[in-house]
Amino acid sequence: MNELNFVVDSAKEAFEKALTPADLENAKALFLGKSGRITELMKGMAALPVDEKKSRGAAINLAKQAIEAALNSRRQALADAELQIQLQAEALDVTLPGRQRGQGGLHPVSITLERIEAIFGSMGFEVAQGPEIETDWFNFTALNTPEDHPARSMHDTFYVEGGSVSAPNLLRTHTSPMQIRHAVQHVKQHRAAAEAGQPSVGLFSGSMPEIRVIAPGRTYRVDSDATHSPMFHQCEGLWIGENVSFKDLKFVFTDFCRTFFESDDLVLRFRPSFFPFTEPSAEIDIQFQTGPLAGRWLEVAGSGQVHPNVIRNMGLDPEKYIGFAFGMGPDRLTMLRYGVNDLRLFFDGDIRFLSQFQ
Ligand code: 2NL
Repeated sequence: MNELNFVVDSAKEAFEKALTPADLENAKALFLGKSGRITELMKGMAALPVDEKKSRGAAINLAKQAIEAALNSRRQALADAELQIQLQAEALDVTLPGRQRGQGGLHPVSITLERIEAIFGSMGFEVAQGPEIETDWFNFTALNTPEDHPARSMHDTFYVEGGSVSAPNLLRTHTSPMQIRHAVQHVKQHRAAAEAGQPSVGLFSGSMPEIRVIAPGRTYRVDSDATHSPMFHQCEGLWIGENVSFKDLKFVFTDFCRTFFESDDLVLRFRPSFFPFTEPSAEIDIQFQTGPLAGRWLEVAGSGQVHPNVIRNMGLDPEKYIGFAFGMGPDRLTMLRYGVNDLRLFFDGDIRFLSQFQ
C-alpha cells in the first residue's frame, strides 16, 4: 500500500470512530487542517523536481477528495442517527387510550338536598331562595328571638361588615330568614292582586293561597368539631293556612322520612321542646325497625306551631292564620343515610371520599 492510500484509510478509520459531530471535526483537523496530513504532504511537494510535482499533486488531490467524501458521508450518517434518536423520543403511540376527563358529579349533601326538594315538591311545597348575608331583623328579630338571646352573641354568630349598629349584617344562622322573606313577598303579592281586582287562585281555599315552602341552603355558626362545621346546611319547611295543624305536620313529616330513607316501617316520635319561633315546639326523632340503625331513636328535626309574633311579622293576622314549621340538617341526614360518622369528611374536598356517592 502506498503512502497516500494509507493516509486515506487512516482518515476513514478515524472518521468511523468519531461518534459525535464534535469528534468528527477533531478527526477532520488531523487530515485536512492547517497542519493536517494532507497539508503536510502538499508542503513536501516544494522539494520535488518540477516533472514529478504534477503527478504528485494530482495524486494528493485525489487522496484529499477521497478524505472529503468520507468526511461528508460520516457527517450525514451522524446527522441521520441524531434525527432517529429525536424521532424516537418524540414518538406518539396513537394506539394508546386517550386521557379521560373526569365526569364530575353531585356532592352527597347536594344529592340529599335534591331528594328533599323532590319529596316536598311532590307535596306541593315551593323552594325558597335568599341571601347568605342577612340582617339581624330577618335572622333573629322577625323570628321572635329576644335581644339578649345567646344565639345573637359573637360567640355563636359570624357578624360581617356592612349594616349598622342598630341593624348589623351577619351570616345567616338558619334558613328561616328565607321563609320570612318568602312569606312577606307572598302576602304582598296576593294583596296587590286582590286590590287590582285579580284575586289570586291558589292550590287551596280561603282568601289567600296557603304558604307551603321549604328553604334549603348553607348556614353558618361559630362551631367546629366532629359533628359541627362552621358552615353547614339546613332545610326548613313552612306551611301556613287558615286550618293547618300539628296533625298535618305529623302526616307530612312522617311521609317525608319514610320516602327519604326508603323505609315504610320507620317510626316517628315528637318530644316537647322549645324554640323562640314556635309554640308549642317539638323535637322529631325517628327509629328504623330494620338495618344497622334499628331500634335507636335518632334526632332528625326541630318543629312547632309558628309563634303568633312570627305570623304577625309575615304580615298576617295570627287570629286568622296558623301553621307549622320545621328545621332539619341535610348534613346529618346524609350521614345517617350513608352511614358516615365524621361530618368533616363532607367538607374536606377529598375526591376519593366524595366519588363514592356517584
Ligand atoms: C332545628 C330547629 C326549627 C323552625 C326551625 C321556623 C321558621 C319560621 C317560623 C317558625 Cl319562618 N319556625 N323554623 C321551627 C322549629 C324548629 O329548627 O333544630 N333545626 C335543625
